[in-house]
Amino acid sequence: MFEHLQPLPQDPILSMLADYRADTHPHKLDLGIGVYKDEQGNTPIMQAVKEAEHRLLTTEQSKSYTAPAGTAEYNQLASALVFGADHPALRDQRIVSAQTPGGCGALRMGAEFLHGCSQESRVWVSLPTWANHVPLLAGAGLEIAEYPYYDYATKGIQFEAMLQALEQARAGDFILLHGCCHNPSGADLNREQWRAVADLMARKGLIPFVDMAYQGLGNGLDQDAFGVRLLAERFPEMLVATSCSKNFGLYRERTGTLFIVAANRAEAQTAGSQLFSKIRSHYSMPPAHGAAIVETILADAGLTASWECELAAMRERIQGLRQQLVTAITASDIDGDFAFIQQQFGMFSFLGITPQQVEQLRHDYSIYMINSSRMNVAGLNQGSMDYFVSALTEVLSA
Ligand code: PLP
Ligand code: TYF
Repeated sequence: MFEHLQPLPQDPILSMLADYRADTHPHKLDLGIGVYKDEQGNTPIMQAVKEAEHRLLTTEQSKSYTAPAGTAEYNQLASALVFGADHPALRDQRIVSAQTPGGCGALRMGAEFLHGCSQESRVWVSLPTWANHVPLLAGAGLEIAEYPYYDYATKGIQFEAMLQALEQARAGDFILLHGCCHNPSGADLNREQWRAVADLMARKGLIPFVDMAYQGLGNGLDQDAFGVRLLAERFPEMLVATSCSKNFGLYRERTGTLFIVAANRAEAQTAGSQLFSKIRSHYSMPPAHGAAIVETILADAGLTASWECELAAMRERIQGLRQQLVTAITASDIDGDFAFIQQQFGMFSFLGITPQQVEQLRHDYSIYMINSSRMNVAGLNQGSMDYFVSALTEVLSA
């Protein structure tokens, strides 16, 4: 039977990482996959994570099963991090949450839950969006619709076109929004725009689904959650998917959370029963280790302070690299205004060069980025900045 199968393409982001690892160029530069890197090009284990693991090694008593939602302690601490400890929706017990295998698990289980709620509703995603969004959402049976978002000409958000497209959504449609640090563009809604999108969605009876995979890497933990917290106050029903991959550096431990906000406590409990049933039929329950680390950190004031401090340093390093890159490009022979890179958030920006130029950077200089020209700014460092800008100068003047 298997002889009839056709090979499928690999995830282009993950397969580029394999190409990069096999490359022997001494100055090779990985600006592809979205993982945070330090000045030495490493993706280190955060100190608070290491300390939490030490504590777990001596205190953990059992590896027995947990539950489809993970542990209550994790879910409570994760809710406070995302919504703020005294958010009215939490106080009113309108939020049910489940620890998931990464943000991907949260997105997929959210999509499974939504498909169970309504087979007619579509899910609207930004153009462009993270390449994994479509398989994660469509794989659960949801029909995908798209709204314009990033304007490649102005390097900002096509806000009017976005609103116009969302006017075409039907009541009950789901709207996927990036909570912060839009992947792949780095272009985020400002507060006024969040309010305007919220007004439109409320008027039309649309249901927000926020993906927040980078809380703390844009402007700050609370600042980055502005949109999520605003929507949770204004909407009777919404979903939020978060990830601990980037802000705790727990990538391979697969730790994330899905939150369902319902109109009241009773409906939240019923929605939870539906979600847990979906989880049971997919993977039964989430992996525990990453969540135990997050729980240990967030339950301890000292570890939380250490984690926040290291996260702030990561965020500031990315902001500093954005500034240095703009300064270096401005001082080079490259034409054009690249100041937009400084105005964007998180790890990604589109450089705005052609796929051929991206290919030339890879072929001639072993500089790797996604074909769309999405670059991971955190992949740069003091040592590679000049190499990168001179390679770019060569490629753009060819
Ligand atoms: N959402 C976005 C926009 C992402 O970029 C990512 C990946 O990094 C995720 C969700 C989920 O990541 P993970 O499943 O590794 O937590
Ligand atoms: O966009 C990125 O680079 C990150 C990492 O299948 C990632 O979100 C990429 C592909 C993938 C899982 C994670």
